[in-house]
Amino acid sequence: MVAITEAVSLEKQGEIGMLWIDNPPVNALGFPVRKGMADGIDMAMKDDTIKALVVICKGRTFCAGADIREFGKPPQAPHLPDVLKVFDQATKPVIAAIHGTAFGGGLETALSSHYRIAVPTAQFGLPEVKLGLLPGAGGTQRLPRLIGPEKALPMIATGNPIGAAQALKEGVIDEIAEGDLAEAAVAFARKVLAEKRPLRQVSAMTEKVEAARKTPEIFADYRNVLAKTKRGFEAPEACVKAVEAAVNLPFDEGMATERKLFEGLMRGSQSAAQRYYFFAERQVAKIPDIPKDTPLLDIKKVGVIGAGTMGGGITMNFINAGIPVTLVETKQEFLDRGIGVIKKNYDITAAKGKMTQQAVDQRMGLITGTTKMEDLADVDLVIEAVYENMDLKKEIFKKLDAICKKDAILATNTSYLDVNEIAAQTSRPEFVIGLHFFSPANVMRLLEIVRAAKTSKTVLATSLALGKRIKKIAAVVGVCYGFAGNRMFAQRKRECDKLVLEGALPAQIDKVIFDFGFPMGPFALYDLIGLDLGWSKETTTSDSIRDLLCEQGRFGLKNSKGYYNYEKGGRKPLPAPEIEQLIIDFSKKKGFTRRDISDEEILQRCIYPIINEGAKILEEKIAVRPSDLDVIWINGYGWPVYSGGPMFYADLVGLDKILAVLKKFQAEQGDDFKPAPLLEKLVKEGKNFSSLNT
Ligand code: 3H9
Repeated sequence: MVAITEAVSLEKQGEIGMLWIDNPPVNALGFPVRKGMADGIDMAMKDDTIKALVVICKGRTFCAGADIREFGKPPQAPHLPDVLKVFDQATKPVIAAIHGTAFGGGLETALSSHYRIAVPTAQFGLPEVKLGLLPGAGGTQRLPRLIGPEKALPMIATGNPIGAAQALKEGVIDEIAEGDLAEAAVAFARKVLAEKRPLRQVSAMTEKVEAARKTPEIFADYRNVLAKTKRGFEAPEACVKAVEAAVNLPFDEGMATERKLFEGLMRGSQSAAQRYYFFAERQVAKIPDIPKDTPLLDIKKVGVIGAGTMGGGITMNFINAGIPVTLVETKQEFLDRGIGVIKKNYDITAAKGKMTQQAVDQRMGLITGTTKMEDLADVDLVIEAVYENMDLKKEIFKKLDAICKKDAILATNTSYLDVNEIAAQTSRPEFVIGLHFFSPANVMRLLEIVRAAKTSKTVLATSLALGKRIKKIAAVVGVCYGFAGNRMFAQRKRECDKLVLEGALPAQIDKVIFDFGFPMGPFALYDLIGLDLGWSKETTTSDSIRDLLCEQGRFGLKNSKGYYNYEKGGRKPLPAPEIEQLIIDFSKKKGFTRRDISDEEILQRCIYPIINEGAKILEEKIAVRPSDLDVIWINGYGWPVYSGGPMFYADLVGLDKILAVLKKFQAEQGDDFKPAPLLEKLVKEGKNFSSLNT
């Protein structure tokens, strides 16, 4: 074995050279790997005793792509496309032996080899688009040549991977290796030599791209798909352009087009945001005072109190992960209804062919319904998901303290209330925590973990691990009204409600927010959630537009009328002139002289106070770091990942500009816009929020 660089070495097994890559944790193609690959292949080609070369990785995976940490810094030669050109043009067979994930530059390395062999569990993907990029080392030119543009397009433009069986079927790989990969790869290489197989250069394949020239409509069709699924994203369109180049241009020209498109995306803010988010999502799980080896509690069985929308959704998370749930309701009929809704959700999934009946039955079999709190005596974690009423929650926690095992975690799903106050009802506040799921809880990826004053490190670490087990993205926050997400969200809500009184109409505000990249505008969202949530006939005051709408029996999407009108059963908001008039009349009655409000003002008034509140949250140490707030907004509130979340977006706009605009609004409108001291401090020091990310 000869070490070529610290990450690459060359070994000989008879006439087969083995180029080993060893760059933990994921064999990313950083400088030492690229240099080692370039020098290693040169060495192997010059060594007459080597007849074929296997490229193979140590550790948990084949190369998972370029080293994302190098992006944005001056590139260091040798560059990956140049290294891979040498692979492609090697004079002896090069065979990629793949396990784990051949992703991005990793798959491009495999595609530049002459043959590919993989273990049955291997995965293949070009996820660059998820980083706001496109495959920049020949992936957009080689994959269409190998498997045809129709199959290559979705892989490149969605970034979703395929497994080994599909890869074999589609011709991405040549063989699946049973047993030891290195041995199988050596045997495969010997077979290639014995059978005198050609050097299969993917770059020289033309059949599939030539055939596709006759069906140019595949690109228009795919663009239509993207318009619906990837609104606002720049990279998917660039991916399509690159594949079009693969079809219409000679290989070298296609490579030049790919490079140009790649570099354009790399310079743009969308890719910067998406790359930032990649690391933010991994960083959020790291809590400075919680070491990796913090002892964990074993969560084998969970209790959920409340079988309503939230409780039902929460239950689904656990049974999906194979964890049995005891579901508690006050009355049998509520229980039956709640369990019925869960079953219906699964039945719908099964009817779409996304789940087998057996899987539905198996999940439903993990629910034990009961009307007795005492049945929670054997669970390891209880999540209370009843409605927001402090007295009720206190009573429940007192009971739980008496019923549950001494080391059971007692969690509340409250969205706003003081978890310290709830914890104080128990004799074990160190076992009390907030687990704030977002609705619909079985769909939304965000979980806010609310760390109360006395929550133990073990309980926090266990909750983080559990979040991962049920496939949530968990962000740790502290106790305050609304925690991080809802506290910031309240800023936008307040401004939207003010803006309609001052002169804007829901449709204008919704368009601004939708065009910014949110899945829907605030008023369409209110309609979706239901305007009557928390409203009652008995207590209505006719003193808000919401009250007036509810008094008219307009509850939102559920009865096809709210801020907007809806066709029966339809979901598309349609204009409601009668409501626009109601808003105008109400604002005049309230003494407002309505004015034209620009889209720019709407955007700034909806977004900048969110950022300002984020700064206050950071100051108060309610959140660990700015990027955690971005993770919360992207996963819980639909902030478009291509602008990175509110705190990253603030850095993009410039904190000095945000501060100046907040001050202007403060002068005009009062202290709703009072800048957070942290924002003032950062501007004074010439720093940004990213400087606080640890
Ligand atoms: C590309 O290839 C461009 C080319 O087309 C053109 C070039 C010219 N770089 O996710 P995990 C770190 S673009 C640097 O927790 P898992 C990660 O941050 C790239 N670091 O593990 C984490 O660090 P830490 C295209 C990377 O088992 C640690 O590794 N490829 C990279 O859940 C473990 O990661 C991709 O986009 C990287 N490329 O999942 C693939 N990848 O421990 C991105 C990971 O300090 N990677 N790290 O927090 C993944 O999808 C997942 O990491 C993977 C493993 C599925 C591989």
